[in-house]
Amino acid sequence: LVLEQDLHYALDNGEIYLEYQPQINLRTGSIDSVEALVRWQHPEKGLISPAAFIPIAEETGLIVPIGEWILETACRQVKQWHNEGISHIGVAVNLSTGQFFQQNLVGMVEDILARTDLPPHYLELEITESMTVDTNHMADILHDLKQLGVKIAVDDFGTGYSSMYYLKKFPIDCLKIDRSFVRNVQSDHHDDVLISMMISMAKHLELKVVAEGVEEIGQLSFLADCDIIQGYLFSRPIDPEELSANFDTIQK
Ligand code: G
Ligand code: G
Ligand code: MN
Ligand code: NA
Repeated sequence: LVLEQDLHYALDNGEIYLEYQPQINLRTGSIDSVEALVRWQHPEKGLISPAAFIPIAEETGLIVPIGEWILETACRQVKQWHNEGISHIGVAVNLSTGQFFQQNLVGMVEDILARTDLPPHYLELEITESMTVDTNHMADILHDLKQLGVKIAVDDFGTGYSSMYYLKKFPIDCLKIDRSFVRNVQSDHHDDVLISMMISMAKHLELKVVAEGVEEIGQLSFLADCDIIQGYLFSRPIDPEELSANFDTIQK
């Protein structure tokens, strides 16, 4: 309850910020894009994980202003990188359930793209299979978002109850293999097979495929057919300044 009250002031107090985790193109070795990940630096309680405060934001409706701030901040940052000469980088932003119930999600995204002057194809919106949104409603909104020219990714792919249905029903561009499959890929043959099948399916559907949570170099040989690798092996989520400073070292 205290946390809930504090969250009301967190944006205005400048306690909310974004980190960015590089997404490495496996073929070129370069940073194709980044995933924006929100953080809350609480003045007394310290750093609070989005896993803890996004649910509170959902319950209180604060997800609407916080979600808008996240999207605008991420788009503005990427536009700034473009202006600094890092010209082909894209950004992935996580959406949450409450945003599909807000007044005008599509209009908000359109306005933010206009305000930040970011070409829409540089923005990818991530949805998950655990979202509790009516699938017809979600399909309508996702089709409208696609009309704007933004990309749609399924995050945590394979962990929900409706993985295949999402691919059938929604206009998906990208599949992000959940890190629970990646973790033991070297030791668990089941995970190896499941990942191979997910990659194969993605290829047949002409989807971009991202492997999440890659921590060890030995995992890469099982992920050779993925397009994009994201994980601590290349970089943790970092501040934009740190990313700017280390851009050339992270990619190789
Ligand atoms: O980055 P980290 O591992 O701390 O994220 C924990 C969880 O919070 C993940 O499930 C991630 O998807 C989610 N998360 C991180 N940033 C955002 C965000 O900007 N919006 C939403 N809705 N979820 C986020
Ligand atoms: O649910 P989502 O995929 O959006 O969550 C991304 C979360 O995964 C972020 O909070 C990020 O900090 C975390 N993450 C990113 N790379 C790795 C990794 O290599 N290992 C682990 N354990 N977590 C990671
Ligand atoms: Mn994500
Ligand atoms: Na994920």
